[in-house]
Amino acid sequence: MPKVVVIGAGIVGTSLADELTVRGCTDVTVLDRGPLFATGGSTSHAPGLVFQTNPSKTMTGFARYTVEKFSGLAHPDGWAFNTVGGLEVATTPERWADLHRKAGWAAAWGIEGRLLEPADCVRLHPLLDRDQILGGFHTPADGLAKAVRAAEAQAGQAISRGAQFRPHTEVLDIVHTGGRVSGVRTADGVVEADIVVCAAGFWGAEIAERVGLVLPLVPMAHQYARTGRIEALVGRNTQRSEAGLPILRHQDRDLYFREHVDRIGIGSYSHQPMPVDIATLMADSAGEPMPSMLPFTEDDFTPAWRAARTLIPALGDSKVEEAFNGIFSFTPDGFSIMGEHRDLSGFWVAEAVWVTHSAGVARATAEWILDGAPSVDVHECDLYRFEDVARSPRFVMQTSTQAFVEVYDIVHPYQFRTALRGLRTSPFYARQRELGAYFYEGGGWERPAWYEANAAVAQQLFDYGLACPPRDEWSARYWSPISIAEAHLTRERVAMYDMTPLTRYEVTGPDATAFLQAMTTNNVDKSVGSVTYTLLLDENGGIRSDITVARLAERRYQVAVNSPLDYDWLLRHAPDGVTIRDITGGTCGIGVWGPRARNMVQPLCADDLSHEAFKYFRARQTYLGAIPVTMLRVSYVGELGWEIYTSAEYGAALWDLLYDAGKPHGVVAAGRIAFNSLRIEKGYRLSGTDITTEHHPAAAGLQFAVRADKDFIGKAALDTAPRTLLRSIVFDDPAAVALGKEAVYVDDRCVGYTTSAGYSATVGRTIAYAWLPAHIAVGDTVVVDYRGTRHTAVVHADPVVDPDMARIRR
Ligand code: FAD
Ligand code: THG
Repeated sequence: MPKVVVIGAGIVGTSLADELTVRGCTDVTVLDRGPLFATGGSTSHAPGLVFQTNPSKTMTGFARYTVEKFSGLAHPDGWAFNTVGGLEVATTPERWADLHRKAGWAAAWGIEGRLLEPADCVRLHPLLDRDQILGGFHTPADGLAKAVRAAEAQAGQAISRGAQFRPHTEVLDIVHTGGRVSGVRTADGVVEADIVVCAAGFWGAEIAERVGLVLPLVPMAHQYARTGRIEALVGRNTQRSEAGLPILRHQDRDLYFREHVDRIGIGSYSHQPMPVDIATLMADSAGEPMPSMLPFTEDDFTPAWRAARTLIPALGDSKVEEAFNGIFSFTPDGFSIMGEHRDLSGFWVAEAVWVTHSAGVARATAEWILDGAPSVDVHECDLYRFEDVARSPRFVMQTSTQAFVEVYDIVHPYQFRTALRGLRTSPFYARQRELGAYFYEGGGWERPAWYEANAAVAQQLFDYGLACPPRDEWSARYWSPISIAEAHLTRERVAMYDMTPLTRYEVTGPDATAFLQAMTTNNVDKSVGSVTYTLLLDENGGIRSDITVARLAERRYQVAVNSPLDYDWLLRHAPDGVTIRDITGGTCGIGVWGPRARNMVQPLCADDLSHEAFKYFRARQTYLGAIPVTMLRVSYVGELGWEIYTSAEYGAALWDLLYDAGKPHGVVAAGRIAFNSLRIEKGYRLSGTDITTEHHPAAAGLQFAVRADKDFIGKAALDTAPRTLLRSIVFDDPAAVALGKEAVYVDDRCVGYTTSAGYSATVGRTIAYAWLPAHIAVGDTVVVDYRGTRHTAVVHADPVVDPDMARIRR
């Protein structure tokens, strides 16, 4: 077992010490610059509201474990968790609709919850003004964590197994040799360690920076105030219980509330973001007992106080008696930051973690350190999820302050940030703008969602009978009916898709083949010109990613992946004889797909592009006109055609060449919405959304990409008798929509959840993927809850469209 040093005895560091020691890793030393256990960090004064429900299954799971664990902790002073329940109220129709969406997440991720009429909300929380609210969402298992007690209780458990805690011990530096940590330096000397975990809260970015790691987090101040005594609360609670009413969220005004015996605590995000400069703070707070508490800025609280008194008239003319601006970490996407430094083994981080998620993050981190992989999917929190651009100080500050502003906002799944756009554009960007592209953003890239230039042809198609069912206002946002026409024209004629943002690596070297064979589930050691669809699994057999591997030369592969996490994974395992180069930005690509694709492209190429001469899942390097290209006969949309790549400087010329060649064939440029709907029809999965490390290939319907006759990471752990399966479901009502993450019911019992969904122009229905119990069979009917509206859908054998591959193999 390794010798571990944890930096920070806040809720994360203490919980981690507990999780490590309970797994037999008992040589754990936790160092904190402050006293124990009110260290002066964020944990010391967190009011401890735990609302478990989150759009992310992973974050909800982290919270659920925190509640479960804290409920069982013993502390001499009393409870560590008080299950008062949670209540979120709606004061606007938009919020009321959105609470229905939230109720869906709760059901899908296994949190008990109920939508309530105003009268029932007031029955639960009599201080509410009934006239202010349209309804509420009640989650009885939510409640209050007493964070310092929970920290102390977990530390106590760790100490009983051998862990040590040292207060007033600041870590000044990380000590390392030969790419491995060997300890930490303190004023009293070096504390040796094989593993150092940075759980230093908002100080963590400073510590990580010393070992060359960028942690994209911003310490931000947030206001918390306690009123004086409230008459209506007198006699309701004891000093010991502190609270009996549910914790309360008033998200329309960026507020939350809890009781403190006969007072009310009010947290507010309804002020300007207040990023804290850490260097200044550290200088100013040297010797302060509570460096994470800043003086209250009363003016910032004025609108919050007014809104609080409107919702809770009982506040009357009471006053704010104690208040402060407290500091904690915000990240660009609201997720925590977990994982091991790639270039300094043994240096781990568990950062930007709320009390709510602390035990879950700690458990996953302990598993990751000791077992090589966590048992739950943590890709959303992975330290290496960020693109290069997303680690720039400018980006981190901009997006983290935006995350603060949006913390309680209703955020649509296709709502992308407006600031810092246009950072990554393909060489086709000017053409796309001329064609009226509406852009989504992904990984910093501008990605056309649909093209207004196709409006006229779309209208013609609708006039001639192509179905275009009406949409509700929510699902019609950031969407256009033009996308239906673009999908239809891909199946009927031919379309061009910008594939540039598909991340591509060149893998070369004498050991490239052996390396890729060891990393992937399928056989990639095939002839030059082969393309292979294959999976990257973790040590537990879970799917990290699905990728394609094109063998362009004996020792040169083009590998197309899903996210920066794939780069990280490959780099960590690459031996000296292998070079991995990200070629995405230096190259560009166009997918030309549709029944007329061959007629369109053949005249540009001297090579024979017939089915016999250039087979499905083959690659070739050739020329279109004078432009050197790499063509892959692969189609994520499931049509005849090719991905055509060239280096970036030829991009604009390639677009023009293809677009002109396509005109006689009725080519259109088509966007992400059509792309997504076509790949769902065709049964192709989206890694990170439909499939994660929590799923094995057999469950995901991807066993065909796993070869029994070779060795690869994860093979020994493969589960071939899954209890849940990824299924395609087709909605009955042509006007029914889904956007993903909806709860799925059978006989009024939630049995699973959707992952991604899209309206299929081909079948005239929305199709979704759903994780469902294996006993639910093809042909069975399920019920999907879309923001409170129930739609029936039928489990369909996948793929729904072209299961015989007749459209592709011809
Ligand atoms: P911390 O508690 O800050 O612990 C980090 C520790 O590292 C500190 O003790 C620090 O002294 C130590 N340290 C730092 N640098 C060094 C060093 N160089 N050497 C040694 N030790 C070091 N979360 C919720 O879930 N629900 C809430 O209702 C809630 N409300 C909040 C309200 C306010 C006003 C604030 C400020 C935060 C709130 N939070 C809430 C957030 C929550 O408090 C934090 O996210 C959480 O406590 C962070 O825990 P931590 O262990 O990561 O950090
Ligand atoms: N194109 C390329 N690489 C990629 C993607 C892509 N890598 C990442 C991601 N997308 C991978 N996803 C898929 C999913 C399905 C297919 C290709 C990439 C696919 N599957 C065939 C099937 O299931 O019928 C595989 C057939 C076979 O194995 O022979 O085409 O879009 N370059």
